Parts: sequence; structure tokens; C-alpha cells
Amino acid sequence: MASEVVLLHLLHSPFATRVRIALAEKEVEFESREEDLSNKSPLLLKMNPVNKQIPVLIHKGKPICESLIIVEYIDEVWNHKSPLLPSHPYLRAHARFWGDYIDKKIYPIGRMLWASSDHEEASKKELIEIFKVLEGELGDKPYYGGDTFGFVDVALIPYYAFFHTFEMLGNFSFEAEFPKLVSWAKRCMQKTSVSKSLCDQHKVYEVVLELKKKLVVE
Ligand code: GS8
Repeated sequence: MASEVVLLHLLHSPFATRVRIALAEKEVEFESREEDLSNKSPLLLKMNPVNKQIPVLIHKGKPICESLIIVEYIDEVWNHKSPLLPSHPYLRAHARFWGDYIDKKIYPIGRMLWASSDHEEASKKELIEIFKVLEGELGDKPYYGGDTFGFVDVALIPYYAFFHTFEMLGNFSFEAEFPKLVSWAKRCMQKTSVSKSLCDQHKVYEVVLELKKKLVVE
């Protein structure tokens, strides 16, 4: 492993997308190693023996795991430009709170939409409630932290690639229900760091449909 920065990841993973965005914000070059999760590489198992999940950032041979922890690490190590977390302790705590909220809510509920048909209506309702809360927190600010793109934006924007999937499975429209959130997402997409890191939303839908088929068969 000759490169100083290596990323074990997957293109459509929202967790991995966070890390690609943070690296792009800091203009850090990295060696990309895409994993096949049905046949995890010995390197992934060695670098993340506890969770055995992507993303893993390997910096100078040492692994850092868990996407938001990786984003904080990147922000601290490459602190010469584009700060992601605010400098005030209260605002840092506030940003971490929202990062944690996004982690605890979106993926687990979104996953219920495609993993189980039993609670489809309840999952859909809950997902809409979560996005309502997130739109409320954004308010009229351009970005979650205020005037500049930051930590909470990095945590949430990868899910923009899932909006189409959520709409198809949940039978609602983001544009109609959450216009501020859609404008925010489009604003974020104007940044190259974001647009080049996000997976195509139709590709995400294809992957989710495949997963749904498999889960129904099993
Ligand atoms: C979640 C990573 C994750 O779920 C983070 O990094 O923030 N809390 C972690 N990774 C998935 C792929 S994304 O769907 C993964 O690696 N799954 C493989 C497995 O669990 O075996």
C-alpha cells in the first residue's frame, strides 16, 4: 500500500460519499479501492475487524472507521482549508448533534422501506417526519451551519442520491413536500466536491431494487 491516503469504499454508499466529499473539499488525493461487500477484501477485514464495514480511510497505514468520525479526522488533519466543523465548542456540539440525528434516523428508516413490506406505511410516515425536522433545522439558511458548507451538509447531502428512491418507494414528492431542502441540495450540488462524489440517483434506485428483490426472496 504505497499511497499515503487510501479509501475502502463503495460508490453508492451514503457513508462513503461523505468521506469522498470531505477529501474533495480539502483537495486530498487518495487511492480508491472499491469493495465487493459479498466478498470483503482481506484488507477491509484487517483494517476494520470490529464492524467489517466500509468506509475505511487508511492514512499512513493506519485505519480510521465510521464515516462521521472519518470526516472529523479529515477536518482536523487537513485543517489548512475549508473548515467543516465550526470553531466554537457550542456550535461544534450542535453540528455533531445533527450528524448523529441523521445517522440514527435516515438510513435505518429508509432501509425499512425496502427491506420489509410489513411496515411500509409507518416507515413512509416516519421518513417524512424526519425530513420535516431536517427542513425545519435548515430554515432559511443557505447551509446547515450558516453561510458556508460544513459538517452537517456533508452528513446529509449523500442522501440526495436517495431522494428518487425514497419518492418511488414512499410515493411522495420532495419538491412538493420539502422545497427548501431541495433548493439546499441543488445549492450543494453546485459544488464540484459534492457533484463529483454523489452516485447517480437512478443507479441508487437500481441497487435498492436489486436489494429489495433479494430480501423478498430470502
Ligand atoms: C455505517 C457504514 C455501513 O453501513 C458509518 O460508516 O457511518 N455507521 C457506519 N456500511 C455498509 C455499506 S453502506 O450500506 C457496509 O459496509 N455493510 C457491510 C456489512 O455490514 O457487512
